[in-house]
Amino acid sequence: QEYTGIKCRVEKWSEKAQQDLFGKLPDGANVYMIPATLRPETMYGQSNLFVSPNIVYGIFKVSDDAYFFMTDKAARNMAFQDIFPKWGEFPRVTSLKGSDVIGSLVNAPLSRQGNVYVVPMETIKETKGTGVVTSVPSDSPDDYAMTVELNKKAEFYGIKPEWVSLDILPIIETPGYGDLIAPALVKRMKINSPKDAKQLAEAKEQAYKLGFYQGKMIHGEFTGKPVQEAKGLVRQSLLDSGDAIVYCEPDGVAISRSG
Ligand code: ZZB
Repeated sequence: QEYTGIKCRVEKWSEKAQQDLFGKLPDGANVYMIPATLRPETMYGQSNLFVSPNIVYGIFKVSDDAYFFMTDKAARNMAFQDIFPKWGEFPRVTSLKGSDVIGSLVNAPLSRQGNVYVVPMETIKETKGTGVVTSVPSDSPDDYAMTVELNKKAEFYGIKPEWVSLDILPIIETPGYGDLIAPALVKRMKINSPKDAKQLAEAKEQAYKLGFYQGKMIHGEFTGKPVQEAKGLVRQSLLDSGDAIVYCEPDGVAISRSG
């Protein structure tokens, strides 16, 4: 699986993270949270960053002034993909629990808001991607369902309601589903909660398929272009600007050096 890893620079840590990190990183160090996405063309619509409150994440040194926040497993994989300076090495500076970084503010490249809040998503799988997920409620049914849930039960989740906006930016138009396919599918399939796993999986498959084959960009630099075309263009532009990296997930047991 080939993902695009988006470099979301931490602009302000949550209070808990600030305390935990005190003295652990050099002055002026940039820490990037790295959501792994298959939909770089949707980055205009990022409205939050999701972490799992229960996952322990690492902060790994990738250069003198750049550090990545992600799971150990992702770091280990990246160590074999020319992302770290030394082959096979992924120096961990410290670890933080997802719950400790909730409320941090990060930069979300290409997004309308610029900076977005880190909020919890319990259904994140530790074994997939980087364990960090960027929220695009316009085009991802999971993200939309979680956004509604967080907004409704902010206090329960330990967040402020204003961290999660229900003013969702339309970025892709899909015939028959309008310009907000994820909310449309969630409504049509009567999905009530982020825990409706089976229906959400079905909605996600639909949204992937319809978006890819029939979607057309209605926001950003590639407005008017089909998603199929914009996907690669947005991705390349994020890579060129240094706002993204390529991250591949091996699906076999052995990791071999290639290319
Ligand atoms: C932004 C985005 C916008 C995504 C969209 C999807 C959609 P998949 O399809 O199962 O391979 N994701 C990434 N890592 C995780 C994780 N560890 N646990 C749970 N979800 C994760 O998963 C890839 C997609 O699932 C990624 O692409 C990410 O969300 C999320 F409009 O990034 B995506 C119809 C989907 N639309």
